[in-house]
Amino acid sequence: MGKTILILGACGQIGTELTLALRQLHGSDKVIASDIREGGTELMASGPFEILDATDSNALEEAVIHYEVEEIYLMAAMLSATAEKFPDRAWHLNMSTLFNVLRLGKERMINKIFWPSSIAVFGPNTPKEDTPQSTIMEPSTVYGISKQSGERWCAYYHKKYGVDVRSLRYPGLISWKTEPGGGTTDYAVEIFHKALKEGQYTCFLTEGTRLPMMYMDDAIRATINLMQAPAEALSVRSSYNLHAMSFEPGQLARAIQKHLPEFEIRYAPDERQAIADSWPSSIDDREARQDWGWAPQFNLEETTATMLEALQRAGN
Ligand code: VAH
Repeated sequence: MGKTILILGACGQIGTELTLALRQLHGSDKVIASDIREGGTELMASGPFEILDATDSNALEEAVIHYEVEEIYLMAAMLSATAEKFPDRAWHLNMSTLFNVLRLGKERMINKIFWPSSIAVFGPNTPKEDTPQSTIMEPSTVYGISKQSGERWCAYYHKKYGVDVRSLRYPGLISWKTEPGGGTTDYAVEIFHKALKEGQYTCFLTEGTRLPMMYMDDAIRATINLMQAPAEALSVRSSYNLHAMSFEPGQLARAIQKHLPEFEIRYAPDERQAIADSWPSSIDDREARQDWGWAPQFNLEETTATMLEALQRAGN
């Protein structure tokens, strides 16, 4: 089979689209998708799949040897809102999987790792606008603490053991191929499904909650560009800031109403409002732009049009 790529958490929101994109780039048989349960029809039909629990170090090592894996994308994680309900399970999942994969890098069983971080690493006293790469980081969520700790471990394994691990601080991601996965930014996905199916949506954040967001195609392209960049070009080995756009639920609703004039939105903030309030409103990603040429392609209007067209085409 020759050297392959292993995706852990391939059935999640990012994992699904990352798997399909990597298969297009490298060939289906070169990309092994894995998760604790099977994924959607398109993903399962697109190439080799394995049920694999990334917290199980032995099972992971067996898969790496069996498939001659040389790169791992670790996309398995418990996201912000769900992690607040199950803090112990979230910490175990998010950290044990990272340690399992970093060990394989340290032992040179694999030679490149991607691990996702998030704007959740920032906290209430982080500068909210144009948040810099290096700044105050006191995350107030279990998910954010796990991502901040994970970033430090990635930088440590790179410096101490020469592990080529690369990471991005994803903003809220918007996509149509998979259901949202327990995050605080899920409203920006749910709203499209509800607008088409019911003509209305009750948003769990307030109208003016401005957050950094990105269309999934941009996030996938950033991930692949980072992984293809020459190692010597990378000045950041914790996790790169990454920015495309910022918007509020009210702005997103108005963008949708340009296509669906009858669409109505209501606001009923819940426990996720406190999480969103602890995060930045916009991100300074100059290091990503300078080191490996990052540039977003989707703004709010393009994202809205693309989401509605894709969901209508998919029969939603
Ligand atoms: C979440 N979608 O809401 C994730 C993301 C920046 C937010 O990390 O938890």
